Amino acid sequence: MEYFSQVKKSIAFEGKESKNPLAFKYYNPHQKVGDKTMAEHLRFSVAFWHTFTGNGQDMFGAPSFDRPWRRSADPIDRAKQTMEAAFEFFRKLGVKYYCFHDRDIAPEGESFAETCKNLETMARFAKELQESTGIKLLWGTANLFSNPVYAQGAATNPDAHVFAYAAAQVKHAIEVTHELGGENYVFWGGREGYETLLNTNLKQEREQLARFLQMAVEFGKKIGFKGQFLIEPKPKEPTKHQYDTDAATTLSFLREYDLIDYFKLNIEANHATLAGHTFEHELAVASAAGKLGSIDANRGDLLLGWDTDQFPLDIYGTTMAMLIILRQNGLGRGGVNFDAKVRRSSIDPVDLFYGHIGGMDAFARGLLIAHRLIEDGVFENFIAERYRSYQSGFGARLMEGKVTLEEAEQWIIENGAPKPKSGRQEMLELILNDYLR
Ligand code: XUL
Ligand code: CO
Repeated sequence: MEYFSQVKKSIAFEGKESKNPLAFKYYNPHQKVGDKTMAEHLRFSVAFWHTFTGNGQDMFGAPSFDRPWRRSADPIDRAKQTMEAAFEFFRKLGVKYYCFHDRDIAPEGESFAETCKNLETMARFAKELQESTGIKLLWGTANLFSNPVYAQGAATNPDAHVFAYAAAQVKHAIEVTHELGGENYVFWGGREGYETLLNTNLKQEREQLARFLQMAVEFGKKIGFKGQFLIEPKPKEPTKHQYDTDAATTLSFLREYDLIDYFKLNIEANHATLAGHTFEHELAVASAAGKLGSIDANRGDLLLGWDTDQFPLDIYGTTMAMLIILRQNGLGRGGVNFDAKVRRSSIDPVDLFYGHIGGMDAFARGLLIAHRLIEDGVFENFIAERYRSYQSGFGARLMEGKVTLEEAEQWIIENGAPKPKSGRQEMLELILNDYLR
C-alpha cells in the first residue's frame, strides 16, 4: 500500500530558483561543503513519534489527523502499517536516519511480558525494512513518561518498585536499539523532576537518577552496545522542575556522579528556549565541554512558554547552530533529528513533507552560510584577535598558572591601567546579516 500518494517520486533538489514546495532549494545531499557532502554533515533524521503516531490531539481537542496507517483495529497490524508508512516517508524524503521511543513502534500489551514481545516483533519488522532500504537508526529511547505508573517519575520515583519497572523497560529499549544498530541511545528525563518540595527528597531523587544511568551504562557494556549514550536536557514540562534543566546543569550532574565519560548531550532548540537560553548558547556550552553529541532540531514560539516543537525555519538560528557544529568538526555519530510536528490543522500526510523539507532546507542554508563564514575567517579572526593578549608574554604566563596576585599588582604598577577596546558587536551583526542574504 502506498500511503503518501501525493508524492510520487523522492523529493528532488531543484535549486534556489525553483518555486516547487515539494523540492529542495538548498539541500543537495551529494553537494560537497568543505570535505564532506551535505548528507554527511547533516545526517538528517525523522522522529517516529510526531510524524507517524502524532494525531493532532491537544489539551483542548480530540485527534484531528486521520492517518491511513493508523486505521487497523489490531494493534500489531496498526504498528506494522505505521512502520511501512514511515519507511515510505524516509525513502521519499531522502533521509538516512530515524529515531523512536520503544512505545512509538510497538503497542503496550496486557502484561510487561506481552509488551516486550510486541517490541521484539516490531524490532524484527524494523530490521527487515532497514536492511531493504539502507535506512538506519540514529537513536532509540524509552518512553518513561506516558504510562501513568510514571506519574511521579521513573528513575526518580519515590517507590523502588517503579524504579525497577523503568529499569526493566530501559533494558529492553537498549537491547532493541542495539539489535537495530542504533548509533546512539537517548535519555530524556520525561518525568524525572518534581512538582513540590513538600513531598520530595531532592538529594535522594538525584542519586536514584545517577544509579539508573550507571546501570544502563553497565548493561550497554555487557551486551556490547557500541552506540553513544546521550542525555537531552529540558527545564520544565511535564514536571515543574526537571533535573536535567539545561546543558550546564546536566554536565555538572554527570561530573558529580562520575558519569561524564559515558555520556554526551542531545541539545534540543525548543528546550533551550524554555530554559531561558538560546539554542546556540546550549550548543556552545555542550561543545566547549567536548560533549555535543547530537541535536533535536525544532523551534518554539517566543511568545509561548511551552514546547511547541515547530519545524525550524529561522536561518539565523540554523547558521549559528551550524557554526558551532562545524567548529567542532561535526556531530560524529549524532545527527539532526527533527523533533518537530506539523500543526493540528495541517491534517494531510503531504503536510509532513512540507514541514521536513522546510527544516532540511533551513539547515542546509545554515550549513552553507556557516561554512563561508568560517572559510572567510569572519568571526574566527576577530575572536582570535580579541583574545590575543593571552597568547604570549604576561597573558600566556597567566593562563599557565604562573602568576600570583602580587605579581599581577607589580605588572600593573609597571604597565598602568588597561585601555578599553570596542567589542564591535554591531559591526559583527551587520556582517552576519550580509552573509545571510
Ligand atoms: C520531549 C522530547 C522528547 C525526546 C525523546 O520534549 O524532546 O521527544 O526527544 O524522548
Ligand atoms: Co527532543
